[in-house]
Amino acid sequence: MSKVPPIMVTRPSLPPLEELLPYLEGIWQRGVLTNSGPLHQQLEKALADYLGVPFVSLFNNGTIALLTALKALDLKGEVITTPYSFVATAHAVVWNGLTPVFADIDADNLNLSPAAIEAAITEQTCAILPVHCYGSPCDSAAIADIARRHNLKVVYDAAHAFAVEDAGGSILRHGDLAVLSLHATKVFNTFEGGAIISHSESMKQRVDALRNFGFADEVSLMGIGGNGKMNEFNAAVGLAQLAHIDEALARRAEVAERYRAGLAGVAGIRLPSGQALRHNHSYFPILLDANFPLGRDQLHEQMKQAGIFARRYFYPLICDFTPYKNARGTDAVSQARLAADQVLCLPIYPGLSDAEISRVLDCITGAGR
Ligand code: T4K
Repeated sequence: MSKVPPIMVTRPSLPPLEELLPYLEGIWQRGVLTNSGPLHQQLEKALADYLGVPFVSLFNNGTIALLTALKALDLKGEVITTPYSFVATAHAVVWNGLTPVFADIDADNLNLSPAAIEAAITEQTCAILPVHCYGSPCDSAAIADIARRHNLKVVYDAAHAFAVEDAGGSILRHGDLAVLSLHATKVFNTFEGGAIISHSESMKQRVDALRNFGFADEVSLMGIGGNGKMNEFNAAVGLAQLAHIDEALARRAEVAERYRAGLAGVAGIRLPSGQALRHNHSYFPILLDANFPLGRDQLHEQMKQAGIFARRYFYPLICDFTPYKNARGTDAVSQARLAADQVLCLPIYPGLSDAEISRVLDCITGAGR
């Protein structure tokens, strides 16, 4: 095993501690720790401004936000989703008493294929749950067209898509609702956290009520809610982080550019296509085919031996985990299966040094020699 420090797939960005302390002093003075406190409200507004979206509802994590988004739309039946994602995507469907149906992905951008969505629609279909995988935008125009023609709701799992923009602005504007993760491993983190982006004040009110046990006011419930509230500590972290997000995104772009240059022309390596106008470089996936001298798992292992902890996001496919093996669609996801067998996500985060990037590149380009 190598003696040099390990390189993990990601390292969280943290604001300078002295910038967090004034927020914490305020919390200690006020004694307001949670339940829509002032920092929580401030962060919701600051994020709406930064992201260019009308309504943000903060949550304690992305999974609870996803559960609540599906709940808010009062769905019944089948939800078409991608098997090429983190398990939380499908878990949110099942926790709502809905039935996940898996459709295949597009080989180029690794997001749900509109044609595969359309082919999976039945009388029971009530919604589509696409993922902007690695922050690469889905074909939202095609998905909106399918949803309109079949009268379906669309909830975007935008866990990876903080600050990503297409020609029309933030991609969080697509769908009935979009859900962010603000987890430690994401480009913008509040340690743990999540958010729902709504497009109307009435929908934000509904989401906010469901986040708070379903209370419409002190004496009435609008439904069966949960507890998804973000507390003041996490909101303080978010406010301090936001002051540094642009420099973090800029360094991620530099890292991605160095990887792209270093891997250009290496036989057997393909980069998925991403059509974003502004990308966040939240992940750096590479796909290895038979022309690469090692198999994906061999390279993964060889990198580990060199102290480089790339990750196989997303292997196994969600539909290959036991609870999902009998779901409809699992036999029609050949592109997702191929990607899951070929993908390796390289380390990418703002603190990754040029020397570390070279270590990663040398390990890949020297593989098999
Ligand atoms: N939808 C999608 C498409 C998602 O990808 C996710 C989460 C969700 C929904 C749900 O959102 P949340 O409920 O999580 O907000 C990670 C994350 O836990 C998870 O948030 C993420 N997606 C998923 C893709 O990856 P692991 O098990 O791979 O994380 P872990 O602990 O191995 O961390 C990876 C590396 O990051 C470590 O090797 C070192 C570094 N790290 C991690 C943490 C937590 C740190 O340096 N410090 C830390 O505090 O799941």
